[in-house]
Amino acid sequence: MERIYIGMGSNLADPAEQLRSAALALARLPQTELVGVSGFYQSDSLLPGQPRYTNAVAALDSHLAPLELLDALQAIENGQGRQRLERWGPRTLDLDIVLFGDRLIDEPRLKVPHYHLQERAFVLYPLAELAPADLRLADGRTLTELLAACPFVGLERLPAA
Ligand code: ROI
Repeated sequence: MERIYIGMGSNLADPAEQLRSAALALARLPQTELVGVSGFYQSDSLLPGQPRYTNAVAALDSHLAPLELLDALQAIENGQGRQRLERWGPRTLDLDIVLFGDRLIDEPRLKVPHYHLQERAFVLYPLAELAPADLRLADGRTLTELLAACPFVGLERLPAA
């Protein structure tokens, strides 16, 4: 079994509700336990001209293999009305495998750790609510070090609903 962190994001169709539904769907995955969900954070889109995003991180313990989990996450995205019109377009739900135990995965469909983890405050700060501060990435850096290099700028933590 592995501890897995999932980045969740939405900027369409009531984003906070999308993330709550996604968490329920994660809790129903086979061979998987939902261990926790972070608070919700709002921030501007990294690309101009899109609505603001709401992001959170979920922690799972799962026996699923990485690509099995990826398929399951894509099924949840599709079930919540995700339309893949343009690569970086607005979306009702985005579920990314951020960390999968301490594995390094480099497959055409899946790169873990997630490429942009270290520069994305909207992933690092919710992750820090769930993960130990001494969590270490494959390159040796700890979560504390990543946070220190990524200021809490432009993020707004939403009050718990
Ligand atoms: N911007 C924010 N704030 N949150 C996201 O999840 C997000 N996802 C994206 C792009 C369009 C890059 N911008 C984002 O895919």
